[in-house]
Amino acid sequence: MKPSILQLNPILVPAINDALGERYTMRRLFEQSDKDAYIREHGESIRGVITGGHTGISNDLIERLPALEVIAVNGVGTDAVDLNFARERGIPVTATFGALTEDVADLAIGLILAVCREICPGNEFVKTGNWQKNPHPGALPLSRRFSGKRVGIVGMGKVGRAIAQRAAAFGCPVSYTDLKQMDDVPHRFVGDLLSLARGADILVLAAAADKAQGIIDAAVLDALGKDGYLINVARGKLVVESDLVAALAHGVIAGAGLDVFVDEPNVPTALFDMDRVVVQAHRASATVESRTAMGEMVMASLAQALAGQRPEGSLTT
Ligand code: 8YV
Repeated sequence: MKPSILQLNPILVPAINDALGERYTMRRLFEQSDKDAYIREHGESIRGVITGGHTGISNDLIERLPALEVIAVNGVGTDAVDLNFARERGIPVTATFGALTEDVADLAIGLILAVCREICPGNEFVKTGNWQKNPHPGALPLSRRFSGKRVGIVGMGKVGRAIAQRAAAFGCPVSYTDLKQMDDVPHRFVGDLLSLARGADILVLAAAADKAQGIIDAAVLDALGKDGYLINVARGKLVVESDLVAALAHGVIAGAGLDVFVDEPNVPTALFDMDRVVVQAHRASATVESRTAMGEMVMASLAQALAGQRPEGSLTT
């Protein structure tokens, strides 16, 4: 009999879904209208869980899966899994570290260019026929240069480093903050977030959100200042979203590029009318390349755990 795996989020790569289906009985919780009844029916047989970084798994659900041998996070953020709870129960939790680094960093740079160069309003201006109606070169305001701007990065993990590398290629001086200075990072370490924001034109969030909820508040945005941009490719909950909306509305900062939000898919609608805000639907890792590599790592974690081995990179065992 094939082992049963509970899947909490869709996987968008057909080859990964096919391979999972060949090896396992896939129980797709996200497709069920009565999730509670589904767990009552299948919970006891579940040996592995696949979930998304943003979705994680509740302790309550873990407790309802008595045969659980592994939680494979199809992402790098583990903030939505209680790692201590899993550790106490001896359940390995894995994530797809390294599989999505380049794409998340690429999107961070894409968002910076989009907000600084006002690419989205320009796109709309042409496609709606407004350029023809108003061909005056001053119909759109001048935008801002990215090259050479001071970039401050919050979180110098794999993604932070990849963003730093790209920003450096644009001639940007890079500073960063993290829990501690890193010996193998050539960029300037700034111990406190307010100073980092004060010395940056562009503040990029690439931090894990486990212990950093609400660190970007009105004071940090004030320090970033009226010519500063905020870019978030990490987690919405790093930011006090109401403070961000107010800062954008009142010109406290110049603009923002946001891939993540506090209560996805609900995005503060006040952002929709703001030309200097570019939003994405949590898509930084949504490339064929990243999602394939992530799916392969998830499959490896399941295979190792169900063969009685410690899955490579387990965070809890
Ligand atoms: C994914 C993420 O969108 O890596 C993460 O933590 O949030 C994203 O890359 C998500 O995990 C897809 O399942």
